[in-house]
Amino acid sequence: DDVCLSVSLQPSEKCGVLNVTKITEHGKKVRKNWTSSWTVLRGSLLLFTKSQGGGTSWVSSLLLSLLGNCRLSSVVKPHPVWSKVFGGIQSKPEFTVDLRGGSIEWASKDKSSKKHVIELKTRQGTELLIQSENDSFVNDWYRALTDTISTHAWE
Ligand code: I3S
Repeated sequence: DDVCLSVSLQPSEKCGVLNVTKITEHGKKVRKNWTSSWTVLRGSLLLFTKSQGGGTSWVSSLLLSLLGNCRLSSVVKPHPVWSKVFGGIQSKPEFTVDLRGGSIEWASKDKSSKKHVIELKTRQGTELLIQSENDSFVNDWYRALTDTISTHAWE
C-alpha cells in the first residue's frame, strides 16, 4: 500500500498520493479505472500524475514530501538531476481539473465500495472519485479541496 504523506506549503498548495478514478467525463459516464496518483493542489488547480510502479512511487513521495517540495513532481519540469534521483515520478500531469465552480461531497455507498471516498464534480462536467485508506489523510484533502472551492467561488 502507498504511504500517505502530504505537505502544505501555502494554504493553496498540497501534495500527496491518492487513489483516483474518473466516473464521468464531459457529462458522460466512463468506466472506472482506479489509479494511484501523485496529486498536487495548486491554486484552484488539482493536478494528477500517475505514480509509477509500487515501491518507487511512495519512496519518491516520501523524499519529495520530506523536502517539502511539491513543485518537483509536476508542471514545472524537474531538473534532470532530480528526475534521476526521483525517477518514479513523471514530470507531466496526466490530467488537471479546475476546482472553480466545482463541488465536493463524501461519496455515497453506491458510488464505491471503498472507504473514505471523496466525490468531486467540476463545472466542466467531470466527476472524480478520490480515495485513500488513510482517513485522516483523506479528511485533510477534503478540507483543502472545500477551502479551495469556497476561496475561488466568485471567480
Ligand atoms: O462501481 P463499480 O462499477 O462496481 O466499480 C468497480 C469496477 O469498476 C471494477 O472494475 P471492473 O468492473 O472493470 O472489473 C473495479 O475493479 C472496482 O474497483 C470498482 O469498484 P469500487 O467499489 O472499488 O469503486
